[in-house]
Amino acid sequence: MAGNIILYDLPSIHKGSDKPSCFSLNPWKTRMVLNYKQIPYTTEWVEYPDLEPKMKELGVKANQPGTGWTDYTSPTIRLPDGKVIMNSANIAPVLEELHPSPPLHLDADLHGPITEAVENLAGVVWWDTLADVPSMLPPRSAKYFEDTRKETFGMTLKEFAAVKGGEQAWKTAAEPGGAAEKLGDLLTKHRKDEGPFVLGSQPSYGDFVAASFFDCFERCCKEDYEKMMALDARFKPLHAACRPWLKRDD
Ligand SMILES: N[C@@H](CCC(=O)N[C@@H](CS)C(=O)NCC(=O)O)C(=O)O
Repeated sequence: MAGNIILYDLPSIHKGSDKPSCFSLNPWKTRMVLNYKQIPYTTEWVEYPDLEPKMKELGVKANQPGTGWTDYTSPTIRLPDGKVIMNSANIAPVLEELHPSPPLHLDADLHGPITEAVENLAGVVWWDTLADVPSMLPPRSAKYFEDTRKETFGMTLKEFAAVKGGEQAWKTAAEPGGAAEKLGDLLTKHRKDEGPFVLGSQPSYGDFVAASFFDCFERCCKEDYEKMMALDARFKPLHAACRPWLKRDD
């Protein structure tokens, strides 16, 4: 196949830089696979309000209900043969088939439970951090993000964070048997040898699901990232071990 894969990702612009970089949890999962397998790819930045028209132009079918935040989402990739695939869960097996080495160990089937554990934890502690997201988006994306979330939550992101976030959320996540411990357990209890990855010494897609979440927090709000790392001692070593595949962010 000639040409590069195109990754359609959401841009963030960090203070002091005019260069877009990625930040968002789900696109990171696909980007990590591309980085890990060293597959040549080009990023095409698509701002939030442009996602739907761009995906329609590419001929993508809308997400099945419940599989994306909206009908048309990032990540989406375009393969060199012109095939377009949306949704990180659909993209991973296709990339694995086209580029089997190094492997994602999708058959270990831990990425589903890890996704669920990540979403449970995010459901508790994501709200303060979410309110910081517009400050790192380009202006049109920031406005879209504020407006659409206001419509969903019935209040502004800051108001929503005041209701759902704060120290109580972190305390709830840290409770014994709570969302943080459940994720931490999953990150270690299936190891075949000493680690640092979910399956032991071999990286797998489950690692990328967790590391995408940690990295998204780190990029959105350093203070909240440190709070997240303090929730469970098993989080930071996994994030650190995945950093080689989190370097390329554009
Ligand atoms: N399950 C989907 C979820 C994709 C998703 O919801 N992506 C978000 C970014 S993390 C998005 O594109 N949101 C568009 C919007 O909020 O309008 C996947 O893993 O690809």
